[in-house]
Amino acid sequence: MAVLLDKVNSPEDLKKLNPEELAQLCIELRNIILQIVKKNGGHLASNLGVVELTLALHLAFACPQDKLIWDVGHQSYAHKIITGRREQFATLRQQGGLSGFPKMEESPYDSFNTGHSSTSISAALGMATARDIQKEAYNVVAVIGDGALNGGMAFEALNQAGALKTKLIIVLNDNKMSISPNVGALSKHLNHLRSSKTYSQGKQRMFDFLSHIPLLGEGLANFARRIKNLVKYMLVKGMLFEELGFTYLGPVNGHCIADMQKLFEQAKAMDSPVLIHVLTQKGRGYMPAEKSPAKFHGVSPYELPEEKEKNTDSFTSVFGNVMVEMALEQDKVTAICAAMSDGTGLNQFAGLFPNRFFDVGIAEQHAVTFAAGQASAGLKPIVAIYSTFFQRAYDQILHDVCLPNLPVILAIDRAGLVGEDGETHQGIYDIAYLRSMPNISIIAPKNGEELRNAFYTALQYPGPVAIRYAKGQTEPAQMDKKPVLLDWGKNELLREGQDVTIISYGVMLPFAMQAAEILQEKGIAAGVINARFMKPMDEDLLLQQVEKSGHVLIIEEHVLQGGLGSLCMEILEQHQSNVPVEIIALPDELIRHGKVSEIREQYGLTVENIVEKALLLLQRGN
Ligand SMILES: Cc1ncc(C[n+]2csc(CCOP(=O)(O)OP(=O)(O)O)c2C)c(N)n1
Repeated sequence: MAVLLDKVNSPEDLKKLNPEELAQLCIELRNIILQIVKKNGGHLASNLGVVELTLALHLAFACPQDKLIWDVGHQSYAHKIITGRREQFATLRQQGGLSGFPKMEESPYDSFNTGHSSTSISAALGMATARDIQKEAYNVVAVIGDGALNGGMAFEALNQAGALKTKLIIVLNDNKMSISPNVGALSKHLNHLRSSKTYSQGKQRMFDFLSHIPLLGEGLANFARRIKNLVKYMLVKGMLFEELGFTYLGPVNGHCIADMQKLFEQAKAMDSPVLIHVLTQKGRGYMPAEKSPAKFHGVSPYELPEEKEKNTDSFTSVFGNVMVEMALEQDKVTAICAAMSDGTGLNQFAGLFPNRFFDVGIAEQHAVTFAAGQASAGLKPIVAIYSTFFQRAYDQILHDVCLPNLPVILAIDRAGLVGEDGETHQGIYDIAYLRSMPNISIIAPKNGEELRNAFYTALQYPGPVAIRYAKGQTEPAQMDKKPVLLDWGKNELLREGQDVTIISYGVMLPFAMQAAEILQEKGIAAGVINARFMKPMDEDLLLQQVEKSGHVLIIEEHVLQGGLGSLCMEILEQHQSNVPVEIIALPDELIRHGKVSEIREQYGLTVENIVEKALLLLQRGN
C-alpha cells in the first residue's frame, strides 16, 4: 500500500521528506512500477535501477524550469509518477493512456521526446545554447545510460559540448548493461573508471588540502590544477571525459540519494560541462530482475515472475534458426546486430559462431557500413536490426551499400506495427525509405517458410537485399526439408478471382485471404496476390490480374506514402490503367501506442474493412 507516494504530487513534495521517508518512497515506487509493468508490460529492469537517481535529480534540480532529458526514455517511469502522473500510471502503454516514453505533450516535466537512443546530449546541448543566447538561467541535465553512450550521436554531442564549454550536466547512468551486458572499448574504459575511485577522491583531497593552507592555499591549488593532467595520468590512464573538456565527477553510488545530491549540487555550481558518473544496478529491488537484467529489460504483460515459454514460431525465432543453418553451410556468412542479439534472435548464432557474430552496440549506422566493409572484402554479412532503428542508418544504406551495390542483407525485424512502444517504435516507414534507393531488392515473406527461402535466395544474389518481417507469430519453417530458391522478382497468386484483386504482403495476407473467403460467400470472386517481392515488383502478375478483375484493393501495415499501394498506383499509371483502386494503409499521422489489434481496428486494417472496401470498390464499376 502506498502511504508516502500518495502525498507526492510534484517534485516539491519530495523536499518535505526525510531520508528514511525517501527510502520508504523508493520501496513504494518500485512496488507500483512492478505492479503496473506486470499488468501492462514495459521496461522493468531499467526503471527499477533508477529510482534513487530519479529522486536525487528531482531533489537537486528545479524541474520543469531546469530541463531533464532522459536518453531513450524507457527508464522514465519513476519520473512520470512523481511529476503528477501517479494516478494515470495504471494506463501506462495502453491506448489513450500514458506513453512508455517521455512526451512533451504529456507533461511540462518531459522536456524532450525520446524513444530512440543516444539523442539526449545533443538535445541538451541545443537547449543549453538556446538558454545562453536568450540570456536565461536554468540547468540542463541529460541522463544517458552506458549503453546509449555507445551511439555515434552521443560522441558527436560530447565533442561539440567539450569545445563550446557551456554549462551542461550529463549524468551517466552506468549499470554495465545495455539490454545485454554492454560491449565495446568504451565500456572497458567505464569499467576502469568504476574501479578507480582513487582518481576523483585523490584529486578532491589534494585540492581541499592545498586550498586550506592560509595565503598560499589558492595559489598552490591553482598550481595543482595545472599539474592535474599529470596526477590524472598517474592515477587513471586516458581520462576520456576530462580530455574531451568535461569535469568528471564520481563514480558515485546511484542508490545513495544523499551522495548523488552532493555531486549534483557541485555540478550546478559549475559553469562548464560536467559529467557525473553514477553507478546503478539494473533490476534493483526485484530479485529475478537483479539476477537476469537482460531478460527483464522489456517484458510483456503477465510474463512475471517467470517469463512465458518463448514461442518458437515467431518470425524472429525462425530467422535465428535460419541464420544458424546458413552459417553452417556457408562460412562467409556473418551476423551483425546493434545491441539486440536476443531481440533479433541471434543468441544461438552468437554462441555457435563467436568469430562471425558482431554486436556493435547501439550503433546502427556503424553496423551498416561495417557490413558494407565486410561485403566489399568478400563476406556475406546479414545485419539484423528493427525497422524503426534502421531509420538511423538511412544514409549508410544508401551511400555505403546501395550505391556501390554491395551484397549486404538487411534483416528488418519488427516491420509493421509494434504496439505498446508507440510512435517512436512503429516499423511502418521502411518500404518507403528503401524503395527509392537504387540497386536494393525488397522481400516481405508471408511466413516462416518463405522467410527461410528468402534468406537462402538472397545469399545467392549479388546485390543488396532487404528482407522485412513482423513482430508477430508465424508458422515455422520446415527445417528438415531443403530450402527453395525463390523466383527472383516473382510474386505469388494465392487465390484466383475475376471480380477484384486483393494485394498484400507479410502478416496482412491472412487477413486478405479471410476477406476473400467472406466475399466468396457473397458471390464475389476475389483474387489474392502475395506481393512478397516489392522490389523488383512483379508487374506482369499485377497487370494480368488487374486486367482480369478490373478492381484493385491493396492492404498494408505501412504508411500510405511510399508503400505497396503507391507502388501499384505508379505501375498502373505507367501502363495507363484506370481501374478503380482502394488502398488500406496507415495515414500520415502519429501512430500512437496501444495493442496492435487495437491500432489495426482504429485504422481499418481488419478483415471486415477489407470486405467493406471491396464491396464499395465494386460499386465504383470500372
Ligand atoms: C537507436 C536505438 N537502438 C536500439 C534501441 C533499443 N534499446 C532500448 S533501451 C536499450 C539499451 C539501453 O542501454 P542503456 O542506455 O545502458 O540503458 P539501461 O537500459 O541499461 O538503463 C536499447 C538497445 C533504441 N531505443 N534506440
